[in-house]
Formats: sequence, structure tokens, C-alpha cells
Amino acid sequence: MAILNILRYPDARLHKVAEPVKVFDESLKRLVADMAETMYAAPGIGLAASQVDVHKQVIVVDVSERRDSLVVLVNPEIIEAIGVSDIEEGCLSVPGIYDTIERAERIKVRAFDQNGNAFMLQAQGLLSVCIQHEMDHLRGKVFVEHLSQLKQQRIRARIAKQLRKSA
Ligand code: K1U
Ligand code: ZN
Repeated sequence: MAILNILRYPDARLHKVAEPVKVFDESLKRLVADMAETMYAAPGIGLAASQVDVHKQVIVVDVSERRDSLVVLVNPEIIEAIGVSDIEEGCLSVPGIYDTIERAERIKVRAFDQNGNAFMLQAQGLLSVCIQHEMDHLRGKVFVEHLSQLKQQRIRARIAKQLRKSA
């Protein structure tokens, strides 16, 4: 297994749209294992393949306190979305920035695991918000891009300042 490099906003590669997985082979299993290791090491509660510059529809999520409940979603599709949730979000690609986005409170997701088995998942609360956040990454959207232009300008200015400091 390996810890992968996580792209940082505003890297243009975060805007690529991920392709559906067509072949469930050993390289997919390796990608999932590497993504899980990267997410746990970060630490984070989710990671999309787009964030590690692999533009395939693959997500890993673990919102459990014990960090022992990994959920792998390949080619995920939301087939039902109910209610409104406003849980604060963070992003491993935009470290240090937290904000609230309006998301569905409960979702029903159809997906495949890394072995190609189809399954259905009902999610609510943090799991629901995290899956929606990761699915945005697969569409090339970073959570800060839901915020107002003013907030986005401030975030970009803050990141530019941090980069100047660390140079
Ligand atoms: O996609 C990502 O960048 C991962 C992101 C997922 C996420 C967090 C919160 C709401 C929605 C989606 C993170 O994991 S940020 C880090 C984080 O939230 C966390 C880290 C350690 C312990 C608990 C939370
Ligand atoms: Zn993110």
C-alpha cells in the first residue's frame, strides 16, 4: 500500500470530471487500498480518486469514531435525496477552511464495491454529507465553489498568502 499525494485547491486537475470504472481488476483494488491508507493517514473521513489525480469514479469514506468502518463506492449514483442538512465541511484539498454547504439530509446511493458487487446504501447526517462532498469531487467541484464569490476570493487570497509564507 502507499500514501498518495493529495492535490491542493486551486489545482486545475481538481476540476477534471471522473470517468466511470469499467473494469474491476487488481489495479482498482490497489487504488482503493492506497486511497484508504491516504485518507486514514491524512487524517480524513473521506477521499475521492480525483483528489489523488486519478479521474475514475471511486470514493472511500469512514465516518466511524473507531475508524473501522470503511465504505467503498465505485460509480456511485444518488437515487433519492430528502431534506436539508447544514453540517460544517472541511476538505483535505483545502486545508484549514471550514464552511457549511446546503446538502440533502438523507440520501439513497446505488454503487459498486471494489469487487464489482452492486449495493444500495441509505445515509444520513455526516455520512450523507461526506458522500455528497466526495461525489462533487468526482464531478470536478470543490466544496468552496458552493460558497459566495466574496468568500471564494478571500479563501484564494488566504491560500496565496500561505504559499508566499512557505516559499
Ligand atoms: O474530501 C475530502 O477532502 C475529505 C474531507 C471530507 C469531509 C469532511 C467533513 C464534511 C464533509 C466531507 C475530510 O475528511 S476533511 C477532515 C475531517 O473532516 C476530519 C479529519 C479527522 C477527523 C475528523 C474529521
Ligand atoms: Zn474534499
